[in-house]
Amino acid sequence: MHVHRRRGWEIPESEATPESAALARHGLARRGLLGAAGFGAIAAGLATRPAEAAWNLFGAPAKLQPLKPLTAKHDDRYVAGRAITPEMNATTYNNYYEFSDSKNLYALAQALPVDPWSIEFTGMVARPRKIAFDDLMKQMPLEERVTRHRCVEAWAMTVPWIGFPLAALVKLAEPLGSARYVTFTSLADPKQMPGMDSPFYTWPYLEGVTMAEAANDLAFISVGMYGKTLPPQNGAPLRLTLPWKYGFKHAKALVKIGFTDKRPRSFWENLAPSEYGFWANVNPAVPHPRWSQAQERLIGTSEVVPTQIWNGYGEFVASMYDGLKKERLFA
Ligand SMILES: Nc1nc2c(c(=O)[nH]1)N[C@H]1C(S)=C(S)[C@@H](COP(=O)(O)O)O[C@H]1N2
Ligand SMILES: [Mo]
Repeated sequence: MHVHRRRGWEIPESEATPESAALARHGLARRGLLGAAGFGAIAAGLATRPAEAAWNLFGAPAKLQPLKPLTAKHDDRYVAGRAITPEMNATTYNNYYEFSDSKNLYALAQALPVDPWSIEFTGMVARPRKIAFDDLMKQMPLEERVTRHRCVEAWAMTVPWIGFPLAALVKLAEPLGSARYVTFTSLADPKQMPGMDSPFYTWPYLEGVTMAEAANDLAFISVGMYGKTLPPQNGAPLRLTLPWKYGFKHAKALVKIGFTDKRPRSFWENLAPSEYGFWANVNPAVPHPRWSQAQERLIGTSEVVPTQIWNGYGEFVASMYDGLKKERLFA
């Protein structure tokens, strides 16, 4: 991730997909669109792929799923301090392994049915139940927040999200007092998600946070972006957004919110425990085993900027970790 060769017509994907490169190190063969040779080249950071290649791989771009306008009062407690990433970039440069381990998966994701949708509250809750997404939307306090998104692959975006505090969802779920963690499970439907036929992943995509983290006001559930409902490639109809943590924590297309007293083992932790842990808080001083985290590329621009500890949100979140210095907080 330290290679910054890029020209205007190239998509930043040309610089590798390091999360999936963990597989190469595990000696696992890879099939799929690129084939093993293409993957090797990309993992080595050698491949350059013009934007048009995405169209060639998938044919003509799919008809985009229609999105509904969605607006909410702007919350100005969280100042992005950066230009908003152009919508085109934020909605065509994605990580969503259920569809593909290429960043150019937006066309593949268009067919995903996201309406109607329901979410299950499971585990240590007063009443395990299912709630329709539409009913949830009637009860949640919507707001717009512009926050920075930092992927562990050292790229970043600034996105105007629409959604509600995770705390509001937790309250609705009525967790028991004995619950210590909240888990987030993504949809796993191989009929809709072509990336799932890849043999080495342990689906469904799962993530988790502590109850204290879930209660922090910065923890957010996004249901929209750029004044509209979420596009499928960004996690429609609802996804987690934790701006102080690396992006892999932000599970998409949530179907289950669980409560447990045992620390959950997440999708990436299962795959490469030496690289991806539970806490995954952003810290420029703690390199990933295979690359530096000191800087980040701002998608949609040619800028590379220094990374900030807690992704710059320390005043809101750092105190939660005061008693946890022995934990591996930054991986
Ligand atoms: N279900 C699911 N959620 C996921 C992922 C994924 O592959 N599957 N990728 C994660 C990673 S690594 C990142 S950086 C963000 C990317 O979100 P974006 O595509 O909306 O920018 O989604 C996260 N959520
Ligand atoms: Mo990521």
